[in-house]
Amino acid sequence: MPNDPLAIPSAATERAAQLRVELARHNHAYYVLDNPTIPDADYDKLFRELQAIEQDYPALVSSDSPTQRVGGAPLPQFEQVRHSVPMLSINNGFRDEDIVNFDRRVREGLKTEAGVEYHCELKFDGLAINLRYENGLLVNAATRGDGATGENVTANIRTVRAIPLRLQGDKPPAIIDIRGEVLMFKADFASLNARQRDAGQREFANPRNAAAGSLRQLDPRITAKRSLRFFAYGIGVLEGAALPASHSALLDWYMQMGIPVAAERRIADGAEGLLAFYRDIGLRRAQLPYEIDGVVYKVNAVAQQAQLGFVSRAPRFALAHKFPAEEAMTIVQDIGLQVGRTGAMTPVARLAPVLVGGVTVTNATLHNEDEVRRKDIQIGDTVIVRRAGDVIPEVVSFVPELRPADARPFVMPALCPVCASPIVRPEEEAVARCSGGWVKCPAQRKGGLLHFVSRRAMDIEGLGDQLVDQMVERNVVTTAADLYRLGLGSLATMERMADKSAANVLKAIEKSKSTTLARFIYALGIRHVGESTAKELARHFGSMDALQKADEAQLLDVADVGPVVARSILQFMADPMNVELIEQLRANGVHWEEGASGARPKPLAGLTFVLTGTLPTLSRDDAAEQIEMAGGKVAGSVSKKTSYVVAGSDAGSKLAKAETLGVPVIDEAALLGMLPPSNESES
Ligand code: 5U1
Repeated sequence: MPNDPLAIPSAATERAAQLRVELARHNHAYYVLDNPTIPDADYDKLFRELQAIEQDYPALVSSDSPTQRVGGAPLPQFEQVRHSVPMLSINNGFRDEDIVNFDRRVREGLKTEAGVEYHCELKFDGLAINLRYENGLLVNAATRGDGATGENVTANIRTVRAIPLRLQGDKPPAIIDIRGEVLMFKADFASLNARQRDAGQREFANPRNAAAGSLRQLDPRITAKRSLRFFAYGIGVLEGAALPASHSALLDWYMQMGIPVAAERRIADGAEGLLAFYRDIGLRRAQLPYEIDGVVYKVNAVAQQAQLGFVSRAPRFALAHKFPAEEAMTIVQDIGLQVGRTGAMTPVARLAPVLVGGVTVTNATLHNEDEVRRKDIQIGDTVIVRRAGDVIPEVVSFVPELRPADARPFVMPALCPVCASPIVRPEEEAVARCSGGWVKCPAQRKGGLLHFVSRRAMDIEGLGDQLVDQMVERNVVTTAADLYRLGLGSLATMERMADKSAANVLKAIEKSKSTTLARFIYALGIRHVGESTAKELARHFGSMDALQKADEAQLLDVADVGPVVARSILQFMADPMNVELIEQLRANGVHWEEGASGARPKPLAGLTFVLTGTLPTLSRDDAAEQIEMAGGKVAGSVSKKTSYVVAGSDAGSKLAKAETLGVPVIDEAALLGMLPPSNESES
């Protein structure tokens, strides 16, 4: 195709412009209004159409085209950027009286007895960022750094779809610095970690680390693959436009310009109003799709903000009201080793018991040998321990001033503490492993069995840690296939196992025989094959025989499978003991429906469901699995795009939102009625 701009047909120019406007409108609906207007597949189609036009006529490509978000070549390092207006920090309060005192200081500063109008918003657990737009075009993005100088992360920020490359509106300011937080939503964090796990790469400890790690990447193509979000809450330089008179009006203006602002914000009066917001958000914190570590109160009127001024590096007009700390200090009494199901050696700090966010913690993961060294954690150290949500507690850092003279560094032993097989660490891997395999190492046998019976694998209820420990110790069970040969006699001899419980365990084992191919593949515990890869493999091959016979090229055809995963599957399938295990499991009655998933009826294809409340018979996971197997999608939040909300008892805000948006609400019985009959035997 000709490159000469004169040779570009006007139809192509017009269509490209039209597509850019349309794509920007859909992005705005999705990220700013939280109200998607078209399915992802339709968005992708428009996007590909624009890409094709730009490929044919490269002169049509503009820097604000959505196609330019893929990320350019890696940078050698980040440049330093001096902030024109420093990025200040914010003072923190923790107790109710800190908030009462803040309100009193504000009224004293403003010399008023009257109630002050505040703007209440969220304190996002992400990474502060400054976005500079010149005449509406994004020209620079920088991290906060030390407040005066940050790092230039423009190339990475350009890949973040939530951040517009061009502001909406006819009269953008000549220069505006929009400030806010880059963060990762909880659901995106969970999928990223699932992908990291499947690829044998290190998982991120929490969404904040994942957001920071994704943004501070020298290779923007990696950032482009991570789902980052942005919420604005402040301003730096402004030229060529009048500053709105209040903070709430500033955020409204941002939304008009296409900049995302979190919906959870409110005007409040006096300390009582602030505390009511804090309590309300505290109750709903777990349901928010992103993590926050508190709320923020700001004097709303800009004139009053200016009147109040600053103390050192924080403004007097704002206060962050933090939720109780989920970090605490304690002493490392020892560093032990936990042997995983694949033999991975995880150093674990044995701690003097400490309360973290209301839970007593005695063990915290140190992840791997390199991490212990990098953080320089030694036995005897005083350390900071962190608990975030459901994540295993971790040691964040040690306190150098409190290191005792007799502190001892951790040394990885030469032999496995459980089976005495040599510990090996291939050069290219971060993890040291016991070389005994499950045949020699009881810890690996236990880990493998616990994985096999886990909820997302074969889902055998009642086979917990202690029972599996005993069965392995007493050699009652060696492989997963042995579970299906257990009788009441051998089970009832286990400690703390009444006849009734033993019968229940046998019933659960019997029930697990009817499973799905995806669950079975996942349950085998093949290294690097997590739940999502197992689902892809099942969908692609449709039968266990086809998977067992697949060569490298066929495996690489599967979405999610790269060379490391393919090699791991080939190694697993080439081991005669694994072949025997699969045969025995099938001989003992484990079965699933075979045939390529494409052959199964997909009555829910194209439909998106949201589950809320407690359903009468199905767990949320079971309901989601059945919907997915019937071709439907399950989303976490209700939007106009939602086809049905499935509501059980105690349904909350999702049900209310469905009613507001006019989304049909159905019960479990109606959902079951929409599923093909074959799914019922697979639950
Ligand atoms: N929502 C919000 N978060 N946050 C963080 N507003 C806000 N403002 C901040 C910070 C550090 O600082 C300004 C008050 C300077």
